[in-house]
Amino acid sequence: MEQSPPSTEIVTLTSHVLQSAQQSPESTGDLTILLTAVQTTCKFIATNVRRAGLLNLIGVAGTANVQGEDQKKLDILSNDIMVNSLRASGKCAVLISEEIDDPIIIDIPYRGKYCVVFDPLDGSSNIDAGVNIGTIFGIYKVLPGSEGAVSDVLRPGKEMVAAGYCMYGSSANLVISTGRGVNGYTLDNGIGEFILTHPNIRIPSRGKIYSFNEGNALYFHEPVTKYLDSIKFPASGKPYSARYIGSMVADVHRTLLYGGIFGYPEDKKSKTGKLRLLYEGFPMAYLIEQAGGVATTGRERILDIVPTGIHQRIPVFLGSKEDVEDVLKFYA
Ligand code: AHM
Ligand code: MG
Repeated sequence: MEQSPPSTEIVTLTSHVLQSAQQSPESTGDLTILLTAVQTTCKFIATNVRRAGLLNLIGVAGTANVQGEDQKKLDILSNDIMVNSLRASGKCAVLISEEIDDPIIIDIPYRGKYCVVFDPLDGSSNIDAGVNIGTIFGIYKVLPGSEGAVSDVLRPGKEMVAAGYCMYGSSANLVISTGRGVNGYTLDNGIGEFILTHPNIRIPSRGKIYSFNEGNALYFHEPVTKYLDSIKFPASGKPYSARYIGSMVADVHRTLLYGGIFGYPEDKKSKTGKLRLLYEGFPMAYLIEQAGGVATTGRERILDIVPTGIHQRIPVFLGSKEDVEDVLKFYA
């Protein structure tokens, strides 16, 4: 059988970001460089995640790696890679990481004009079982006149200039928005590039899947309990299917592609919810809205919230427009 030659018309993340930067006259190329640092980090983490099982076994055996260093836990390693690579990009002023209590203010001469908030490896309870995990990030530009301070990130998520996540699963999937829709890229390990595989992702207006940790049902407040009953015991039609991985990146990725609803509400035990506003809630809400969906706490739009602390938690409902609007009816 005759084989056709491989296509050379692939679009890589780098060329795609460059292309869209060229279309905006005020672009300086700084965000493009910053996103290059982010994607390099994701490739690095993807490689380490793939070797995690093996590294852990080596760790258990009590041996160090070839350089003679102790094995670091994967989430700490991911954090270090991310911080170093963002600092080295020369484009950042402030970094906020889930792994670090205080903000990092980048020293001159490495300081740039962007602030990155991130969870280097989210869903870490899934690591040892080899279940999907991911990196989540959001990017702000420093306020006019600012040299870089925590006030540059204590701002509503709607002011972010970009947000995204990379999911480490059977392949590494990087999903990004720079405020003009959402695009998904898949890492081709052969050439080491993220390839545009999911252009212009649009979330279906209604789905058939709900994604909540119902192990917390005992503690749920009435609106949540009633909403869940309404989709499990509908007056007509078929009940929703349940899917819950316990990795926000994986649960949101599926929700973006298939539609439906993901929720981590506040409850009688977790009074303000579990997920972090700055580097979990905001980036995911940004992507969902850019894809045509809705993201709310039940009382307000997530992207409108003004953060009061860098590690603040919030309740989250996000997904298909009609599904999230159904939850809101129970809060009304
Ligand atoms: P982590 O940042 O400590 O990994 O926790 C965040 C994770 C999310 O990925 C996920 O949506 C949620 O916690 C799952 O929580 P639970 O195990 O309570 O269902
Ligand atoms: Mg997290």
